[in-house]
Amino acid sequence: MKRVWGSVCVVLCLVLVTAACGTSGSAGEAIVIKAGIGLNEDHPQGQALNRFKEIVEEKSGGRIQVRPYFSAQLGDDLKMTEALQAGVQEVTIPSTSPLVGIVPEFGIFDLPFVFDEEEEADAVLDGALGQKILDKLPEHGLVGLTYWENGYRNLTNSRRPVKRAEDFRGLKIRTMQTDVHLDAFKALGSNPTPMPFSEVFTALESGTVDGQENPLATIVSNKFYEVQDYLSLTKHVYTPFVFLVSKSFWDRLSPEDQQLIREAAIEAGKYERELNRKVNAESLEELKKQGIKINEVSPEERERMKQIIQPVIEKYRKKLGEDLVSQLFEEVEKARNR
Ligand code: TF8
Repeated sequence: MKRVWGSVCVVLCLVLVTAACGTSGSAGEAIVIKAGIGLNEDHPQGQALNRFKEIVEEKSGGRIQVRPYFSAQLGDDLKMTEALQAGVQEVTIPSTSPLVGIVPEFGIFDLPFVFDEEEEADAVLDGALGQKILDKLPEHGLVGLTYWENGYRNLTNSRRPVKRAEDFRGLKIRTMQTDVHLDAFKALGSNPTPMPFSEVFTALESGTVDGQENPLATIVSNKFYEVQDYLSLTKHVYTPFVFLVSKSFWDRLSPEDQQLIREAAIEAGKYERELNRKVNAESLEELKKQGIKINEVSPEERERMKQIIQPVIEKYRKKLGEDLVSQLFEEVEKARNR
């Protein structure tokens, strides 16, 4: 009898301990997602992060809570990604560019002048190639759910309007931390300086660099027009955002909750792309009002810039893999002819 009671006690204790520790999926206990981004809440990405929060909290009946952090409060893109790997933050949505140190294949999206239309980028990112690269994330402690849009990048600087390829010469330009951009800006004769986004405003203000390049929505949201005189519509590269989740967190979720979060990321992403395109179009008016001098770049000059950068594309065709780069151009071609 004693022995039976002993076993019952052991079993009871085990039940109690398990209940107390719980897993993040156990009933009654809210799952909390700390989600940080580098941009401000008023940027389309910030608004879409709020949308993600709404969807997740509504669909889970409040069982899953999202705590958004904006303006690099939790650190820059790379730092937050590392926090995901370490399991101390659950979600971040960085540009793919600063992640090339983790997954070099993301470098294909840094190749300039690849996508003529946003819809081509959508097709490639949401298609086989986009997925192929997301599949490389889990071995690095990350899960990539979908791509959002940062968008076409345009150059601002404090020295002169950039209309022709030669106008890049001698400009000190802050770039993202990715080799492809370093090489491309060097090929154009400028002096690229890589640095995290959170340091850009100060670097422009103090004159450490003459210029930077980002989509119009960011130039407005981060008030770069206050410290820059010229905006040149170079549209030289399209940058995606990638929706990342910490793998150690992800693995603790039930398949149902994984599905819920994945669908919310995709739905909020559709909203983000739409809003971003609308805001980018409106930003031009806003920037004119702010008094920054804006110039177009003619298709002929863009073509010349593309030619100058061609050797960089060839270099990275080898470095990133012939197959991968060929697949990129094939998928773009397919999207173009649709
Ligand atoms: C850059 C990027 C950034 C974004 C954002 C901070 O210039 O375009 O704006 O990655 O997450 O660093």
